[in-house]
Amino acid sequence: MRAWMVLLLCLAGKALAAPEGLVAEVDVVEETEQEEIALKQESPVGANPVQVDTGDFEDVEEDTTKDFEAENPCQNYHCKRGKVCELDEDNMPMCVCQDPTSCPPSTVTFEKVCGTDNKTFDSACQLFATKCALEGTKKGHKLHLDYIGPCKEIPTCGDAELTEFPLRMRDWLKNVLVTLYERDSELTNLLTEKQKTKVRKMYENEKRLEAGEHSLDLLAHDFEKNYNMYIFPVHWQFGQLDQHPIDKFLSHSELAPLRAPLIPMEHCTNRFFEACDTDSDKYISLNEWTMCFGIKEQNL
Ligand SMILES: *[C@@H]1O[C@H](CO)[C@@H](O)[C@H](O)[C@H]1NC(C)=O
Ligand SMILES: [Ca+2]
Ligand SMILES: [Ca+2]
Repeated sequence: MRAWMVLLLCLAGKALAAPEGLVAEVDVVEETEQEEIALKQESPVGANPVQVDTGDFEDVEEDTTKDFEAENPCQNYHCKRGKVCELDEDNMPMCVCQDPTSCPPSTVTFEKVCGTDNKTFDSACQLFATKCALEGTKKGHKLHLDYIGPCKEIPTCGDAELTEFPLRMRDWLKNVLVTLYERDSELTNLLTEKQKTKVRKMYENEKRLEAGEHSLDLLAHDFEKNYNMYIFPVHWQFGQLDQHPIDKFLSHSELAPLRAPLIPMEHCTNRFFEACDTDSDKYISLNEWTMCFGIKEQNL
């Protein structure tokens, strides 16, 4: 559980320091067409404080906004991941598949990514360039980024472990919020005033369980005793992810910023989120999300 905390805080720090963080590109798995249309219409959101900038998870088509003052027509021409801008014979910018060998080599292990084909790619850039080269093929269609880090054996998640997962995740979400609150200053507005007021109450509560390793019994007991402290963190995380579009439903791609870094550390991640989708419509509604975490309040 410590690993979660470290990773997420590390990402939070990165999002602040450099919006184009390392773990920025996670592909969309099984995007529905409707969703893709919705994504195209959405403008990218700002940096997500806890995960990474969710805008980077979008599978948007190249947009054609150009800066006419730019000398090079490609300079401000945006291509989707896996593609780069080149000029055609009329000197017009166009997006072409990136040569995988032009991707900068990874310098640290967690720049590597595991594809849904269970093959390790040196970087997300490599994966998307490879996917682009396979465009139009079934293999290309099926290739997505599964999780951050090299492919590894992910143990199957047992029933008992599955029930432990929300206990630890709830506690962790609460700690993430408290940590963001502690770090918040005039300069880094990670939380809105309204959110700060809610977290302040948790922060000032002496009965709050401090961050650290706790037994499952203690976590379960604390949830019962201090239930109210867990409501907001669960809602807050949902709101962080529900951005494309904001509709109280999480698509696979909206969930990706949380899922992709978590899978290699927490082998119950996939099973947990699959189980959350109780009506199996491939979306996690706010109702399903809160139920998953044992929260009864649907409205905040
Ligand atoms: C995926 O690849 C890893 C590393 O090569 C291997 O250990 C693991 O068993 C593979 N998983 C599956 C489901 O094939
Ligand atoms: Ca949504
Ligand atoms: Ca659902």
